[in-house]
Amino acid sequence: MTFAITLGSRIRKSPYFDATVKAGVTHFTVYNHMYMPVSYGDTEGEYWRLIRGVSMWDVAAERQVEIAGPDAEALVRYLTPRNLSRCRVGRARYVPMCDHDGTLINDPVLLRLSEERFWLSIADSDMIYWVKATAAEGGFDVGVGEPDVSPLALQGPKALDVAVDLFGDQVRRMRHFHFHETSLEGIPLVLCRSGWSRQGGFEFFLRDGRYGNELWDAVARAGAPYDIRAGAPNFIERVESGLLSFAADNEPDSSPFELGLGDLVDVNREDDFIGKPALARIAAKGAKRRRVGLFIEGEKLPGNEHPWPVSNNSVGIGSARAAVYSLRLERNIAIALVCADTPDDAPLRVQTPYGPRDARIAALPFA
Ligand code: THG
Repeated sequence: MTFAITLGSRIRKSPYFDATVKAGVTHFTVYNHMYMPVSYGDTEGEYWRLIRGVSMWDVAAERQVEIAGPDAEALVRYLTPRNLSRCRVGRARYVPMCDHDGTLINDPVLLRLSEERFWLSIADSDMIYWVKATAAEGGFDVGVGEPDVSPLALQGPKALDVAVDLFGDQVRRMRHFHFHETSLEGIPLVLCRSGWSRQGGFEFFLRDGRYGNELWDAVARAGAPYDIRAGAPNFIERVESGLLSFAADNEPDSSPFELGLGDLVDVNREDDFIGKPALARIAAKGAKRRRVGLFIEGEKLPGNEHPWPVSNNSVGIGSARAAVYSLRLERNIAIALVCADTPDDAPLRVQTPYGPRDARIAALPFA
């Protein structure tokens, strides 16, 4: 089967769009109403470059919701169940956001740019409406908007070498989730040690979309000695690493507890936040599902196009949400949501489109 995606104004192009086309992008997904590259046609090469070298990704679709004004901190605290008592300027935090039922509705990275200015770097859901409505209904004195900011990710064990060549030795001292404003050849950006892989790296938050191609080319030039290529958020690596993919891994009613984000929820906070009573109830009662790894037996499987049903002694207990053949472990693995009472050693079966397969629970991240 071959499909094409029709380009049109309802879906937005990234400032790096032309650069990624030039680099040979073959597959896009749509994320936050933008085209986002997911493949350049070399699944194995892209994976091993991320594990052993360095890769550059157009992740402009991770849009920023900016909250600025005297009540910015109060609003941010109200929007997430995470305790932000020690979030200083220049620091980022992974902050689940929930609705009033305690359901996860996004899992952004929060950046504190100044005392009164924050970015929520969002996953795939329309958070700007939620944040605007919450601000207006609650009478918070803030402005909420989507600034012209477009992240470019540099990921892999050699990302640090490329960043040092671009910005100098001081980037070696940057710790995970620390950031600062800087520029590259006059292009304004925020440099953050972060990214959606466990291989290490940086994100360049481009501050002016007119310079997308220039920034892309500057990074590509600096990366050339390290054999950098265009890549994309990597499905295999993220399943191995157990990174949550919002909307892929969760059910529409999943709470952070069942997704492994319970440590980021503080129901004992003194101040109020959206979903607090519901989350306190779920915390007391226990989550009904849990997110686990699976080893799936048998021959190499293609990635799943939809959740695959999982059963225990012929009783349905959940689904494999993200399944893939691990090139590193040389076996099929998956991230699954299963009933909370499923024992770790349960003999499971996964209904794949290629027939039923035996499976068992594995710890996340995969070793
Ligand atoms: N970068 C930026 N924005 C994003 C993402 C990103 N927005 C959407 C999506 N990705 C958010 N999801 C995640 C999930 C995990 C992490 C970051 C974003 C992550 N987790 C670390 C871990 O699990 O080891 C650390 C978590 C922590 O220390 O709190 O980095 O990739 N800009």
